[in-house]
Amino acid sequence: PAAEQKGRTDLLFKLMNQYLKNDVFSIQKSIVNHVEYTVARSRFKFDDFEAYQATSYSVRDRLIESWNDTQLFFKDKDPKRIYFLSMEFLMGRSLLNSIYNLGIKDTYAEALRQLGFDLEVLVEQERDAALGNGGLGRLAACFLDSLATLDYPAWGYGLRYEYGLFKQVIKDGFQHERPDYWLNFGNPWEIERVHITYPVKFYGKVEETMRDGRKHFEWIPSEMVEAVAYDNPIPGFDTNNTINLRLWAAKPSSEFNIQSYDTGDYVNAILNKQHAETISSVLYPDDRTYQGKELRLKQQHFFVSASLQDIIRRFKDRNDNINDLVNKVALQINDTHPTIGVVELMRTLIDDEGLDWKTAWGITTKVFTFTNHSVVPEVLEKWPVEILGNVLPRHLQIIYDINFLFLEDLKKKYGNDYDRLARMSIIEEGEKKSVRMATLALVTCQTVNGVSEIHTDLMKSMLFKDFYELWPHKFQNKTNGVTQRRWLAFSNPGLGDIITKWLETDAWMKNLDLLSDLRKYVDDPHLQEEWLRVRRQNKSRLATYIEMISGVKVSIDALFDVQVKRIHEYKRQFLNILSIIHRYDCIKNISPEERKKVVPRVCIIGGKAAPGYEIAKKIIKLVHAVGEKLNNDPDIGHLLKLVFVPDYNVSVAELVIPASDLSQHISTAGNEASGTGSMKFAMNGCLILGTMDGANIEIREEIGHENMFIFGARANEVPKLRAQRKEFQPPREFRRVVGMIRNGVFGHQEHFQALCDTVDGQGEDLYLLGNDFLSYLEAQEAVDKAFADRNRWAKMSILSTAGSGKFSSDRTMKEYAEQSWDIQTCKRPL
Ligand code: GL7
Repeated sequence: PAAEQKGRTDLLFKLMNQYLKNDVFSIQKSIVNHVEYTVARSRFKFDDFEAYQATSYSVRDRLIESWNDTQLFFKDKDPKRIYFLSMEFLMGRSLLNSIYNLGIKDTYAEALRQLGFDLEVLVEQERDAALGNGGLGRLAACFLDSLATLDYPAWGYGLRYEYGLFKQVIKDGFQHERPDYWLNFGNPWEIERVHITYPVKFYGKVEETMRDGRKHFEWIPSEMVEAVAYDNPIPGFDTNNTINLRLWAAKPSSEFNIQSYDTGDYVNAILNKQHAETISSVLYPDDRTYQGKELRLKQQHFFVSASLQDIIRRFKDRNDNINDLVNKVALQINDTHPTIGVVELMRTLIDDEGLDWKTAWGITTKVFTFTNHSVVPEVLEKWPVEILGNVLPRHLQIIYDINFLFLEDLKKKYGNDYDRLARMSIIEEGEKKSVRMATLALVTCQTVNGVSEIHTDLMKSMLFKDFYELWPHKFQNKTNGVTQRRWLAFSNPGLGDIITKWLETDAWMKNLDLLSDLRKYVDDPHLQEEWLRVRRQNKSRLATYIEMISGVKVSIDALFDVQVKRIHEYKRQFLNILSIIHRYDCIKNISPEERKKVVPRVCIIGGKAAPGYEIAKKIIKLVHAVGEKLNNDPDIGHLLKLVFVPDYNVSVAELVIPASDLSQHISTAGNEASGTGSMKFAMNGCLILGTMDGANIEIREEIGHENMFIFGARANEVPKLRAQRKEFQPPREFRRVVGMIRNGVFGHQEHFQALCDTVDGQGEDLYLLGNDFLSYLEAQEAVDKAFADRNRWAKMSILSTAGSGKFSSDRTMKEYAEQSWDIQTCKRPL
């Protein structure tokens, strides 16, 4: 047997060194093999989609090698790991990103070319993985890219929704939602782990017994669902590390409720079990609002419970003492959505591991950290006690206990200041008692952070003021960032090449601060020429796309003015439309001579409205109505166009952002926690028209106020302006354009009255469109003036890119690693 064993080991070693090769022929061989054996098509006849599938599987093979070795390496070193828990990961497409990150893009392109395929065409075959709503979900995706690239021992955990964010279809200018069944044609980027499953419990009752002289609580659930792991390898750039995003799908539990089969109703017993799968079936499409639906709570508990079981299992593989958890595990809660996990960990430590409350509390409060992503209190999640107690009865008990002890402590400090106690309580009293999830997170997490400086300041001074006074040391700022790999290097390779050429290095792809060296050459006419040339090429690509989707022909000499993001009143797409109407009105009323001086613009608006958000849907309709009018007005011609880009998603963003001259981030100050789109645009040399809100403020600091167009009320003025609304008389220009809509200049009057009501007449104009209108128009004029001067614009554009080094998610991740998670890098050698 010893000899046999040695023979086997030798063989395995020999086999282990048979890694896939990355020369053109080896890649072709692996693609064609996948055509034949995975896709099951003939290698002599396969189409673009099949070629995409086979190519993806061949890339996946390479990812798996790197990922297996990374996981083995992590296992061996057993460092403290960071587990990033998020309900949303807005990944977009994977093919191009993977081969770029693995450093094999050119070889793949050549391999495919020789086989008669165009990589660029194949890339377009991939469906976006849209498991997120917008900024919050995309941020999580950027973070994973940075964590992998920086060699942190990290895992992402989330839900494998069968339906991602709905597809937006426009009919007669109205948004319709279509299900995004993105898994329809299979998903080559995931690996199903049939053996990695955990039971997740729901409902039922709690029984109290005595165990070892101590009270013991036993949760007897009445529903059990199985969580099955799906792994998604996330390769880092220019490193051998590939980390994991583990997403959970719900499957009926095989063990539970066996007796129901014995009642004779075999078929119904099975049908009832199928309900389990609904837990992971659909992503809730509302961003920033919650509806308190039971299914949503079940989703939250489902994914954190499975994740925690998985994390503890992995911990126990290498550690005997549960107290060491704090040295091996950091758990990041992305917004309040995974907060129930805090309670689930307490429950596990006490009920399953047998720890006493104090020890369990000591561990729990050290491992969790929390990021808040919103500015206004209304959007903070609250769960009605009734729902929570029904779905998770043991958890509600624990929450009450946490709250009791917390309030006892508060009383020692604040005595009978009952107002304060009521404000700070985890339980909100009132008609409908509810659990404040953000408060629960604040009480239990080691640190809490905001996502831009102004947001963190607002958290301290308004949103969580009481808690800041109590625990100032818990509060941190982590300004958001985006990955420059996907958002600059890969989606704008032309500009990337120029940057590399002038900096004489491509090291900016891992150290974005290097971009500041571009400042040295900003006046060089060669750089300016090259810069503008690439930007024109990008615009031409977008112009073709616009014509394809809307039939509208646009001139690439015009200024491309873009606002793409979710549709929200606070983001003020309506303000943008009003200024477009104003521009239209002005052009109509000037002489042909004066028209020659007008700077031509193509206004592009895109974004989805939450399905139940009526006003947002009217805004979309208005864009279409106004576009219809002015795109067909012969007086206007190429001077002004307005197009709506439907179904805005990650892939559309990759096309639009590199082609934009100007981008708008014009939320009412004090409303946008950070914004990350702005960072992508700035990096790509697009100028920003914005308010002093969210990350705009820091972008302005970095890029220079002279290279941005800033307008509008400041956050500290907003409350006062709101209070004075009753006496406020909007300017004449504002009344005129709103009047044009009301009077039917753009048709469809009946749809727009309610929208106009939000900003004039009886309306409150909560978002101060009327207040900011004139200063917005002034900023728009400054934009025209700058654009008319080609050199000046080129310079501003280069300086935008040069100033965006701070906004890499690499920087953000390093800050979290050092200041919140206390983790070290763990780099796999080749
Ligand atoms: C958001 C914020 O609104 C946005 O400003 C921020 O950039 C993003 C990431 O931190 O988080 N909060 C939120 O609920 N959504 C966001 O995009 C949906």
